[in-house]
Amino acid sequence: MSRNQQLFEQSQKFIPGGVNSPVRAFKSVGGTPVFFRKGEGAYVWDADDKSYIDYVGSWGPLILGHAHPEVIEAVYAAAKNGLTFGAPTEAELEIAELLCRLVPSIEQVRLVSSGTEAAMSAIRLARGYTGRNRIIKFEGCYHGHDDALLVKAGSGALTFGHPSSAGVPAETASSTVVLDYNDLAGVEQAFNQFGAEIAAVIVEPVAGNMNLIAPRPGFLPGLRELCTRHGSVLIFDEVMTGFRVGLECAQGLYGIKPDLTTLGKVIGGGMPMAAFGGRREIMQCLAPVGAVYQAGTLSGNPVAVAAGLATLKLVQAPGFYDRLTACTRALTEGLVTAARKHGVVFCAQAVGGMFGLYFRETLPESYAEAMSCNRDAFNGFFHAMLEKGVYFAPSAFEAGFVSAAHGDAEISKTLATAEQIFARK
Ligand code: KE4
Repeated sequence: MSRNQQLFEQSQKFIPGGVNSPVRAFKSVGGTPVFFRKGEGAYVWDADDKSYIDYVGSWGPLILGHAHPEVIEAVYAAAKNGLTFGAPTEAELEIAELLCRLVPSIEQVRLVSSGTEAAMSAIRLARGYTGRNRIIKFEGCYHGHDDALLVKAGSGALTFGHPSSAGVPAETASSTVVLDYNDLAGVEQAFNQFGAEIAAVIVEPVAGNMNLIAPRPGFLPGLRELCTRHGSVLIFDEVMTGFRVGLECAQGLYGIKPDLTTLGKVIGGGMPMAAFGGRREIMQCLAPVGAVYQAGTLSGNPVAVAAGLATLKLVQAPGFYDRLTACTRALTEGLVTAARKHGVVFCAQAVGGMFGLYFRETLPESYAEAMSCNRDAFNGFFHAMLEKGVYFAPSAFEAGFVSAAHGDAEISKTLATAEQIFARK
């Protein structure tokens, strides 16, 4: 029995499913999850000391790769001065000013400890600011596990949402309308029906939780126009896309100014940190200034902020995102070429430093199309690549990530390995 198997067997005795987050359990791809003990640059090592080229990067935070020396040094220097104070620190002011400078729509920002907390707080803030309750989200978009967002579409497109998880009260879910991503007509219909009741629309500007789905031209501008017209808050959930698809995030890439933005992953540099921010008028509704309560013992934690500041400093290097995007495209285009050469039905796309791999003819543009990907083909590919030391996300319905530490050597090895596997088909 491998060390991974031993650890997984033992972990299941003390941790539900043996993991602290469900996607890590390999339920979607089958087999034994990999327990990692070390990461460096583009590589990780598992409990059996096997190395992998890592295209998960902890689900997005590690845009610089694992254990970047300048990030580690910043964490170490901060930690030596104390791990937490539960009081304001200068570093929190520094990162707040930086986020307000870098993200076009953010005039004020509040730091929290996870993307879930950021999305949950943004929804409460939008409800408090508008005095309305109903929210719109999109099938296949994931915004963390707040009750109001663990909701699936009702029977009819415009009926009330139903819980997508046990433990979510039906009355909570009923305030959430779940629509189809990229279906602007459906959103218009919902606003025609509920307009004056809609507190917010929350959307991943590039969806990364149903594999990668890019916004159709007109979709994001349409959401902006509808929210403006009806006085609803447009929330861009950029926990994944923030500083992943460009220095100005997805909102800069697509030229849209949301009213609120959630951030996470990259801004914490691998440490537990997230944020939500936006128009001053809305943010001023937050306690202690306004009536919307939100708090956190470790919010703005100095060690996490240090990792975030070090990361955000390095991503501002001239050409950083050009290089990252070029490397990601080299991966996706190379995989498509290798698949086509061996008659494998496969396509792929990159947006900045994130990518989608699809075992289907054409790029999916909706949740239904994403779900139509050949899951067995993906799972076979996943395990064959894993065996050869290449670690993709353990689910056909997740996006992948490239870091600045990935270079020609890693891309070439990945493509050569993939070609061997495609040739077997
Ligand atoms: P966290 O609470 O996991 O920090 O963030 C929730 C979240 C919010 N918004 C978006 C767009 C997200 O992608 C996420 C979390 N992403 C998943 C990956 N699909 C995290 C991995 C996991 O759940 O273990």
